[in-house]
Amino acid sequence: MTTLTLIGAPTDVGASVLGASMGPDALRIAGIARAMQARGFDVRDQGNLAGPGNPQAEPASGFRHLAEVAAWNRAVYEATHAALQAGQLPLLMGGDHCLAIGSISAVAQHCRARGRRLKVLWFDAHADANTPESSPSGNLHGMPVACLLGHGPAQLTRLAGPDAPPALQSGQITLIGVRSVDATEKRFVNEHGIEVYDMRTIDELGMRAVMQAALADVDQDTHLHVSFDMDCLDPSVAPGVGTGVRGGPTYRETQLCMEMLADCGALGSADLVELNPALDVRNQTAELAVDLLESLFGKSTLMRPQ
Ligand code: HAR
Ligand code: MN
Ligand code: MN
Ligand code: MN
Repeated sequence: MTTLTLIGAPTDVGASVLGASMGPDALRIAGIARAMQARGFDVRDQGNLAGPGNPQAEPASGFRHLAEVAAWNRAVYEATHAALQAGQLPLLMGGDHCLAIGSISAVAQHCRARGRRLKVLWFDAHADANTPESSPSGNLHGMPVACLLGHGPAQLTRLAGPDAPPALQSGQITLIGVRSVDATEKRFVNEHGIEVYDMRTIDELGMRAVMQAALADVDQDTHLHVSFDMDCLDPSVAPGVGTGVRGGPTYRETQLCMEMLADCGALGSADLVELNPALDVRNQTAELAVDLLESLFGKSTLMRPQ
């Protein structure tokens, strides 16, 4: 039986809006542990990691809260790496999306040491590909993709050690659901040749074809990491997020994504981030997140031929 480790990271130090710090408890209240047990996992809720509070400071040299973001990511890195080394499947409960720097750096280090191929699917309304030079806000939840590709401050790009290479090469990450991209991010994404399925592509091709394309290079030897920003969904179905953008995938389209991810059989780790209970309505976005995670971990309506 696989052990699924829940790692809570209750912070919003990387975000523009306060409240994502309550995400882990909202997921617990929505029954995440029970739901994952019902999927056949031995579930271990590690509780919440500890880290600095949110100083609500102005940007300094292009960043807001760099020291705090680095401290949280260090803690996430260590917890994720320990879970992987113990043969467990880590599920990071955020917290804002800056935390994916820590989780994915740990997954990358783990895969590198074992010669395993890593592929990351990044579900988001945003490209999260700003650098400190380009960021309009200084908010680090807008920069994790760039940091993972080696563009950012050393505290965040070298979590695996001073001589470690960037966590990812650009061919290892695919962005899905994107519809809010800064001009500077467009340039970054183009220059690095990052695969992006934006909302227009999803409209034109349909979610099934997009997911088939995104998963085309994923096989049984691949470690698949899903980094799921709740603002990927349309805000009409997921109101509990800090930076919602209209025009996202529907409930059904997102369920299809999750079911196709489950079918591929390669999932090795995941992040569920940017859930903001302070902006939610009766915890419905947390309940939606648990519902989607059930599908991600293999719940299906009928028995399906493999
Ligand atoms: N691109 C904008 C910035 O860098 C907004 C980023 C908002 N990011 C998230 N994460 N909510 O996906 O400030
Ligand atoms: Mn994001
Ligand atoms: Mn986002
Ligand atoms: Mn580069």
